[in-house]
Amino acid sequence: MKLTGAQILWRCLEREGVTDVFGYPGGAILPAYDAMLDSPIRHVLVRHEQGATHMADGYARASGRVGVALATSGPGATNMVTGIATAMMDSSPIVCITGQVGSRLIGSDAFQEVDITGITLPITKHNYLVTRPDDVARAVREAFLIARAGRPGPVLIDITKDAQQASCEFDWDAALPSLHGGRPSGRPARADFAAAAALIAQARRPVILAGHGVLVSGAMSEVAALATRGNIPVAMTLLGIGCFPATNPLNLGMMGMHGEAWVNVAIQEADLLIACGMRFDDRVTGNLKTYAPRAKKIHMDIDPSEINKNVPVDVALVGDLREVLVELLPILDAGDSREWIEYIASLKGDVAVRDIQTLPDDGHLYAAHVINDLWRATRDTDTIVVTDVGQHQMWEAQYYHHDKPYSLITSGGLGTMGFAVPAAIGAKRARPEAEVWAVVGDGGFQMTMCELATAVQENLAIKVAVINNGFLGMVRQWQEFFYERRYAATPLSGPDFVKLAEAFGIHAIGVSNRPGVVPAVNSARAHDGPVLIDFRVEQEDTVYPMVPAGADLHAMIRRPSPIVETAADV
Ligand SMILES: Cc1cc2nc3c(=O)[nH]c(=O)nc-3n(C[C@H](O)[C@H](O)[C@H](O)COP(=O)(O)OP(=O)(O)OC[C@H]3O[C@@H](n4cnc5c(N)ncnc54)[C@H](O)[C@@H]3O)c2cc1C
Ligand SMILES: Cc1ncc(C[n+]2csc(CCOP(=O)(O)OP(=O)(O)O)c2C)c(N)n1
Ligand SMILES: [Mg+2]
Repeated sequence: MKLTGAQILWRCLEREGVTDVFGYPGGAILPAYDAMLDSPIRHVLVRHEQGATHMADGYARASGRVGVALATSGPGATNMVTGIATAMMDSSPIVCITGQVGSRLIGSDAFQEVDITGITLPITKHNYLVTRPDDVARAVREAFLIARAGRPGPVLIDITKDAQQASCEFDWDAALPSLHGGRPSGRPARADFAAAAALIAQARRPVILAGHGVLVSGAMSEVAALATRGNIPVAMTLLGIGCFPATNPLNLGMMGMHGEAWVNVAIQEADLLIACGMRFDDRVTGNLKTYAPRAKKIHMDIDPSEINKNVPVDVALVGDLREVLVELLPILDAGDSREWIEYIASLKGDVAVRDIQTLPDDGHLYAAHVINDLWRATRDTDTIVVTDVGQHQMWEAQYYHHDKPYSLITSGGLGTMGFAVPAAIGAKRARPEAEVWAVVGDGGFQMTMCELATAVQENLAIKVAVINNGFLGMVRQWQEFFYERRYAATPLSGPDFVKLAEAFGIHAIGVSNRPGVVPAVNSARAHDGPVLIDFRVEQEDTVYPMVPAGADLHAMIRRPSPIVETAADV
């Protein structure tokens, strides 16, 4: 059967099981858009191509399926770069399709020509420049295989306009990829499993470090079995949150720069770290020279290049985490960690008095209160929280106690402001039955707020909680601690977010005090459509604890006690 390259593209996307794409048209991708009208795949028209990539990313993280974004050549393609890098850093499987100028024009500085395969080479798992219709099917099939296989990530397919327009025989079967898809060859040796089991049996002060790989692998019950069998406490990375229930007594919470003090102290005093699908990011380890000095280390990860990259380990088990744990669990003998668990519990003791949640309402509205109240209101429902980047992101990690996997979506590795609103739209598209909240700072919101129009046009009932502190808060916090409170370019004005949302046709509420939080959240939940709440919170509030960048993990700046949180109180 003869089809155009553009028609082949849609037939292949359909065969790959794609139901939704996020995109924005333009000249070089017009043939593909024209052919789209004959496809059952639904298209979401975004307002900026960065939004399309974050939507595809949010879609992927919420559903486990590959997210797809579409753009034209030149500026359309370059607008995707931030979203592609975001997906790359956090191992999120997306396929981005861009139009390219005609193959005979390549290299001539043609209108809207940009070398997008060159630009995205370091931020994709792989990319393709397709110049003939005959190569479209293979490129699409390989792209989907590569995006989801092994350690997931983004793949880009750049298709010239003439390759979209010309026709050829469409043969799906002949385009079968011959790649292995990035899985590590072979399994860990029997001796390595035995060595890991021996370390676990000997340990008296073990900690499991559970990362994003637990969620990617779907190894939640195996990690829980490891923890329960060995009575081993579990600390999570930011991207691992939700992989082990917050309510499980063995859950310690988040590790690292803004992890709770007892978590980081436990890691520093541990005699064994069992790293499960996490990559020892510098936000997690602090100073590598003094990181967990007395601990033996076991690292289970699918990507061999992560082993010994930042932290030298004693035993490495390379492979899919779930498969590795299924093999390890039957040969495990638990060590005795009772004293250790009691010791960690005692570390938690002095934290409660410092915690803002335990203080009476002093008339100020704190972001931590907003997040905690949001958690109380939504904890029993199928809720996904998508955060932006900054102080609100850290408070979310600390005060929204995630019990369910895949219930937090956030940009960790690249830390991309502007991620939350579009990623929430993508998550809602992927999981329409879930309640989806975007928790976003007033700075990041202003970067991609145009996507509210997308939510309205597509009638996607996301709930947006703007944590409005009038500052680029996280940067202001660094200036407070490390630059003598010289607030260069961090005070931030914005529009009246309530009026702005109303102008988009979105129901909106403003909240300035704590008693207003729960009614506003309930009203947002009851409303059948997108809602925005403008939470006007304390301006100069601080995320505690904090490990200064590069400092020893135990050298945290702790919460003051009694708590001093407001500029007015100082
Ligand atoms: C403002 C800000 C502050 C931050 N503060 C903190 C903080 O305090 N604490 C913190 O933890 N993070 C923090 N982060 C996030 C941090 O930068 C990293 O993004 C995060 O720590 C990475 O977590 P991860 O290693 O679990 O996930 P990823 O970076 O996604 O790595 C996943 C790992 O799992 C592996 N993997 C993938 N699939 C599989 C599989 N099937 N089987 C086995 N392994 C697999 C991958 O190879 C990779 O090594 C912060 C980010 C920002 C923006
Ligand atoms: C695209 C981008 N630019 C700059 C930064 C650096 N940065 C990190 S956090 C932050 C402040 C975020 O401010 P806001 O969105 O208001 O959130 P808050 O910290 O106040 O909660 C900035 C500027 C970034 N992470 N991403
Ligand atoms: Mg702010």
